[in-house]
Amino acid sequence: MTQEDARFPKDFVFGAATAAYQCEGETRTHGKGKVAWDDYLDEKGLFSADPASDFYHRYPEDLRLCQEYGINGIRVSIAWSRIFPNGDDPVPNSEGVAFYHRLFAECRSRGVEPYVTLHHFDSPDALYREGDFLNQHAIDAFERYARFCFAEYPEVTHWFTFNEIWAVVSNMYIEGTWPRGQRYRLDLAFQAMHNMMVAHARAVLAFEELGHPGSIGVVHALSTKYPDDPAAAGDVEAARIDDVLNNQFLLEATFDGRYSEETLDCANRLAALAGGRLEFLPEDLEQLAAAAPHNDCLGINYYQSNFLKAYDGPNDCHHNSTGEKGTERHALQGIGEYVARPEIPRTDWDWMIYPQGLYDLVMRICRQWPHYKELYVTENGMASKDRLEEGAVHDEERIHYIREHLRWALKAIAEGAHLRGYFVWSLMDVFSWNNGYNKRYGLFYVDFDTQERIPKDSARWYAKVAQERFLDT
Ligand code: BGP
Repeated sequence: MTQEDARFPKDFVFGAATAAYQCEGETRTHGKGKVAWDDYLDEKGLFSADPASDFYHRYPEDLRLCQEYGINGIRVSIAWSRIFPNGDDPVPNSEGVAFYHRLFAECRSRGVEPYVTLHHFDSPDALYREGDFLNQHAIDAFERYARFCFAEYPEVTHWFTFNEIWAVVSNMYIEGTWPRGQRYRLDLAFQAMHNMMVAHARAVLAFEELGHPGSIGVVHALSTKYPDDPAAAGDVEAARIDDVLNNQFLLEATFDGRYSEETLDCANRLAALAGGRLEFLPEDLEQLAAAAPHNDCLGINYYQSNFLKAYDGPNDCHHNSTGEKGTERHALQGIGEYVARPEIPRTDWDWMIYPQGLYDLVMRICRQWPHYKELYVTENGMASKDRLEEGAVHDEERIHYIREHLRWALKAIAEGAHLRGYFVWSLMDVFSWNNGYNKRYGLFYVDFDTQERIPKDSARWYAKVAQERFLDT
């Protein structure tokens, strides 16, 4: 890489990401309604999302740290049930509404641009109980909530509708690792993905119709899929099908506003294998098509890639939620199985560390949808069991992880990709959905007893990159 190629564009956003449920705390107070996670975590009794990183009270300190460390963009999400406690109440919760005004004002005063997501895994419990996005009511309620937020918060100019529709459906309907999770229901997974994309489209159309300034898009969790053996037809087919499920289905709905024949064939076949069928209403497809050209930006959350082998056996998934390496298993009937590669390192949670996958993914999007001009890496980061030693956290591995992903991002930019920014997951240590607090990603270490923030080595390193707009080698 030449000196010039190691330089970031002058308006590149050096961001960090958070999500309401994972950092705010005050999950059932100040008028906030319940989300499905509340009861689920209570029942499990393993960990609570209260007070998590206490962002509800400590956001001024976190934004001060952003400013101090050159982080000029922050991803935050609005907790839907802080605004509408049951998802669709006649009157919003004024305390919740006011909280986000204070938060956005603090962002402005610190020169940190807020990138705001409307739904980050936290559907209000009342809607969840009705079937979440498998029920039309959630779609209608989401549009209403989105319209409310657009009108209420003109100070926000970067909006994302959903965070990781794929993660929602894979955890709820395939792996069964989230509240009231079901397993191996690919029919429900595709149906919910479609319905959430319809809700997204309706929010995009509302944004457009109301003439709000700024940009709107969606954040997708994307992973590049490779055949384990590129010469084996079965492995190639497994990678193709898994790509449709994880990436192509959602990307087509977003960019094209329709599904290709290949995608529909695959979705219908997998739904039938799971014993169900998909229903796409004509008006849904009209809304997808109408909204597609009005997507201004795309957020890409990239953590890992997958190598696949052909697989004939029964469904067999096991999620590593303990950090005990080698315990993850993912094999789906009709698709394939994920395999480890000895030459590719993995985190303690078995997430494959493959920075080139980010480049391959971004370039694939640029090739398939060349008109798309505003891409962000909205999440990327590495979990580890960080330890505070004599007031410091030496997280060399995380620095290496971020550096290598930024290097491949720069290569994509040099080759014409319109990547406008990068957000480290996460700004500070936060609550992790299936893992609680032993899976840390933050640039800032949080002592969960005292809520003290301590900059890790990665925070100092990232600050230098942001300040110099240059990637050291
Ligand atoms: C993404 C989510 C984040 C975050 C991250 C790490 O999928 O958008 O909310 O949690 O993954 O996941 P985990 O905490 O399960 O390791």
